Amino acid sequence: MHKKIWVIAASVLVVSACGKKEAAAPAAAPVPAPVVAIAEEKILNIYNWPDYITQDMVANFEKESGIKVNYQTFENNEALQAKLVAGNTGYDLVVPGSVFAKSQIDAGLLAKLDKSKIPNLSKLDADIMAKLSNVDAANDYLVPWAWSYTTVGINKAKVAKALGNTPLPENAWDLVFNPTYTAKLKSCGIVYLDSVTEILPPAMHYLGKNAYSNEPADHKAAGDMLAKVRPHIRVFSSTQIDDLASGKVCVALGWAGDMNQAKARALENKSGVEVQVLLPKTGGLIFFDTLAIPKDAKHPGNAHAFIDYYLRAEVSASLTNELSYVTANKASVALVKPEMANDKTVFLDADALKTMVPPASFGNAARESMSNVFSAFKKGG
Ligand code: N2P
Repeated sequence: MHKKIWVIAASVLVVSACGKKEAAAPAAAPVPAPVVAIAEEKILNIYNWPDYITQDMVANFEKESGIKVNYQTFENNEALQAKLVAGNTGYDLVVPGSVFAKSQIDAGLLAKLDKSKIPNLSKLDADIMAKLSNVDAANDYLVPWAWSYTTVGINKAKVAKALGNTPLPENAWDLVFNPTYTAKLKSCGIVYLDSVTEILPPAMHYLGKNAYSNEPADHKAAGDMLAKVRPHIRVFSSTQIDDLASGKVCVALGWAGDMNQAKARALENKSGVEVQVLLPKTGGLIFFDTLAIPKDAKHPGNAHAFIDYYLRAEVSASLTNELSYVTANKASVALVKPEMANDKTVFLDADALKTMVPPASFGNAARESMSNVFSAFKKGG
């Protein structure tokens, strides 16, 4: 049982009789300090991405702790950012991408963790924590949730049919950014993630620019390129699993973890759809999502309890085993199923890792410039 009492108000009334010799009143019995202690309600409000937690994870935590979890989802970093900036989110635990987390820490939107309440922090991979210190210098605010990469996924049969005599390109990014390919794939459906900070970075990377460029000229170049494929994009969505698994779309610019979930779902449903996660020759874009407690969270004690629970080896391993996302929990590696551990689209090998673009952050001005480009692109359909 996690029994956490958070003292939210404490006042001590000290009646002092110093200096008043004449007031020789009989010694009063010591008055205990009236500490007003309010137990944290047994509630935890979590705000996470869709398809990013297992059923059991929440159910087991609730059972064990007696804490009721309210779980809501957001589809992109922009949505979470807007809530945090507006304040009073009502959330106790949120999952920002590292690309946004730095500015959230700098803006004072997140609470410092009480590491003494998270003994399982010791299970985290020290190398990953060192990398995360680019965003969170002393690892004071963020606990890794999971990572994967943005890439291209396909419905093998539909893409082969739509491309006809044209073979798959050497660089998988061509399937979503090169009009020669997108024009052919339009008929079976191309889906893009619905977020500026998910689309402009791979577009800039495809153009040979810094994926995390803050330069408006680079954003514009990406916009010009994207305008050419706009008529070929069927839908913008950050919940692509069913679309891919059911065969509603044939190509996705999305997250490898979700594509692998689509692959598994299609197999489960025996739909005959074969989803393939591609590793672009020039590399995908690694992303890294983190657990954080909003500054004004009402149930920080419960949030700490959940973080510590999540960092148990078996709990972290279940996220990988069921959802194809890799965690930073070193202790969980031994519990990952061999078919997952051997899947090179889940656990990237050294060669693939070399090609991958590591995450970075954007400045506020860049975000605005990019978001203008992205809205113009979307409208341009
Ligand atoms: C959603 C996974 C979110 C990853 N299934 C993107 N940060």
